Amino acid sequence: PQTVFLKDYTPPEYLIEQIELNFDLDEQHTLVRSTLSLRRNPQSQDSSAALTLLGEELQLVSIAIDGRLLMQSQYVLGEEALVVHEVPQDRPFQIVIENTINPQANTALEGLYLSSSMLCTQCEAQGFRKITWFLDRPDVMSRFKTTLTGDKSKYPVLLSNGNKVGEGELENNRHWVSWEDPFAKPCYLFALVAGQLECVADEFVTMSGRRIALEIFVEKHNVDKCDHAMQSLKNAMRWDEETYGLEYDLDLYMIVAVDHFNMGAMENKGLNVFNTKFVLARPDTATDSDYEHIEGVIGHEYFHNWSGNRVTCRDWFQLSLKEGFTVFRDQQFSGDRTSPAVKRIEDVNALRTRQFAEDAGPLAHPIRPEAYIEINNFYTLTVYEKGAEVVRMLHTLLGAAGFRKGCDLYFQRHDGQAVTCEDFVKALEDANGVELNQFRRWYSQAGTPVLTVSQQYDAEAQQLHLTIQQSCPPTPNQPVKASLHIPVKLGLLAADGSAAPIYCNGSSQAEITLNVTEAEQTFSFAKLPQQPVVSLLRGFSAPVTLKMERSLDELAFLLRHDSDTFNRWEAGQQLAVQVIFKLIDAIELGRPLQLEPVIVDAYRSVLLDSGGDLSYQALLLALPEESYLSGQMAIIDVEAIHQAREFVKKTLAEQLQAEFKQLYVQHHRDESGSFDAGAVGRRRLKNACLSYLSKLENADVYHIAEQQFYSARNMTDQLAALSAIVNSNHPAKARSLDSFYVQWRQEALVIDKWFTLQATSSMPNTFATVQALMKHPAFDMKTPNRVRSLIGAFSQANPLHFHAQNGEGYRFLADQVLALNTLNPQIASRMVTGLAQWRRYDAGRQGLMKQQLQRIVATEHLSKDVYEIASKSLA
Ligand code: DPP
Ligand code: ZN
Repeated sequence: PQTVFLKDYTPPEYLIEQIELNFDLDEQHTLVRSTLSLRRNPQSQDSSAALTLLGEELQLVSIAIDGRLLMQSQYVLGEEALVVHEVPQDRPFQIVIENTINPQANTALEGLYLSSSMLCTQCEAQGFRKITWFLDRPDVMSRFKTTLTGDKSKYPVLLSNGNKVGEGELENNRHWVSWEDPFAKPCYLFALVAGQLECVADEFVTMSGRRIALEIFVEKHNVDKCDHAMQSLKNAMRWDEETYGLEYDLDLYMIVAVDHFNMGAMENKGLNVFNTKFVLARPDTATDSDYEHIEGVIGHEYFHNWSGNRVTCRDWFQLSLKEGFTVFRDQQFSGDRTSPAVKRIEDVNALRTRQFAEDAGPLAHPIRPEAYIEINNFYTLTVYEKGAEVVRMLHTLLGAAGFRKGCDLYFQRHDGQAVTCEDFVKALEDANGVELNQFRRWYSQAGTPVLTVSQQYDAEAQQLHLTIQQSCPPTPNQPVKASLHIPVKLGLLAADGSAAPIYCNGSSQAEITLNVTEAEQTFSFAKLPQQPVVSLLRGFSAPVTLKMERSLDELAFLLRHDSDTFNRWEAGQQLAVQVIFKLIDAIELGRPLQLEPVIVDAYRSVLLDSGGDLSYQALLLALPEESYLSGQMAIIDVEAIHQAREFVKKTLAEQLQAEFKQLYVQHHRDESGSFDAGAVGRRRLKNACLSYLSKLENADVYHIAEQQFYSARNMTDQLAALSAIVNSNHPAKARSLDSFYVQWRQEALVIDKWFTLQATSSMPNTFATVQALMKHPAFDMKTPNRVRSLIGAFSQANPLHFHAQNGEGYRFLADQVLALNTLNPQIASRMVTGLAQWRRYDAGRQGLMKQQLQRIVATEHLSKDVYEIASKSLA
């Protein structure tokens, strides 16, 4: 397969000003007629008279230029392109192509496909070429007019981008609808939907007083699960006006929820298509975190209307331009809607456990990659989450007002254009009169930088000297790294826990941002009569690993007193990390395990002091995840990590039993599950306590869990109780699982949870359960959500069993990857990543994982998607 390089970018040879699309819809035989208004691009250097249009898996019916049908000698039809030998060079011309496609056979879910009985599309990144031949690249922007024709009973609802401009009836129970999108857009933002859908409607009045119709389309049985999505959409529209001054531009905003979807959702202009998972919610079917994710994703896709659609990407290497920025925007939005402290911790936790692993492995790449074989493989945690961190650092460096000024200039300067990450940084620079040359390296350098910090206190001079060294480990094709510009937020704490003033340029401040730019730098702070405790990298001000010697007591002090909510949580995490690693050492040496009293005291204080935000308190009680701990180990010892962490959890439960129980009882209510901060916090804290208590394996706790499971009136509580039951030796385990299944068999998204819960269980026999579930009638390889809920969950969220020493987990995963390879390459390649980190394990496991990767690479008819991930993992 071919590699595409950023350095080879050239402007398109032709422009397509307008496209008129006609679809005659049918499950197996859809006829597409596409009328393209083309002209040569004056900016193109190329002088050939040929036109290359991209298209895959299409059946050509006819092609005509300016009304004349082309003969076979006038074009070449290849697997991936249609080349017309000669087209007019000196004037605009028109091409009409007719082709057919088979949506039912499309299990890859790219282009036009069938989901349940509904026809829908996914065009990002390169799905449009599976609909018709086109200049399928984001820098070709066209005005779209689309007419859909279909059977009235099967497809009563016919949707596409923009505004509805006509409709009518035809013979044989057929009808048509025409749509026109006034905004030129790249074809990856095209969408159509046809099906038997119900519409939930509302309205939003914009800041300039325009009335926007809001419509959410779902299958009939889901009409009662749209309220939260609709409210989230209105919240997002208001928030973008207030925070960025950005107003919606069309008169209509539509969202369609589909069961079969590779991604979370898609920001098609005026017609978002969503995975049902990120739309549907009712208190009894969706958990609090589902509610949060829905609001976040609805916001994300809405925010794309500016950061992505009005200003789009020049080429796919610039993906982070729209994704990193939009993730940053949705993170800000969610933080403002719920709790900024909690949201920040959740985001950093996800970044550190998952993106850091990607950045440290064979698939590491900069947020603006330089090469790809299959662009779908670059919708990564790095492009999205690290990309958002890079935008966040810009926000930190420029301040909220400066950042806003820069964004205003960016949108104003580039409205209607397809641009680059460089254009974004330039706009921020120009608006603020600063230069960000060194900062730009974040776009081109991969790997997680390491900051190593040492401190020296000079009592006589009353000075503190902080020395910060930065380094960054080698990553594929980047053995040596240049120094980055890293903003490091700092606070100092006096012995009583209060803020010690930081003297800097003559004035004193409670917090400052250090600009770390060199390989080694020393920062000095004066007028400190006593040695302060340093609180560094507040708010996780940069996506780096911080190395700094800390005693357990110092961490316990910070956990109690740090005014920075992130660093307070972080102190607790690092305290637990140190304690757990001492236990891992003991396990590896065969010594008896003992829990450090300091962590018991620290947790007791947390249990006794709510401080008001119960969600935050629950986070303070959460031990670092196994995957985070793995990231800190040179050779990952899955069993020791699990055993040590379980030991801490169980011992804390034993020693703080009364406190956990008391909190549980205090916050346990039988509530229907409204999504308000108070109720969410209560549930979160109470269920954290239940999770600890369930480690006690006693009849009393079994009873509490079962009671909560059967009486719960909201999914958060029901699922938390079931999880406590499934991850223990609870006598009613099988009965509870069965009863849950029977209760929710009609709700696909709830059944996904049922699969995941079993696939991620740490109890023995989980692998056998997973194999049995593969044969369960509700399992389906063609439904991405279901595949992720079982195969994805087992291989990516159950380290203990997936990494079984005999290699059964690896063999199983490779079997599934090969089965998925032909059905759905995008999903297949996502599953391969479970094997990518093979170098991090002991020799035995390395060999077994490698063997499966080699088996995958050696398979015939491997998709580009799977080939790229598997071969790069081995490299
Ligand atoms: N739909 C995906 C997202 O919004 C790709 N654009 O991130
Ligand atoms: Zn996005």
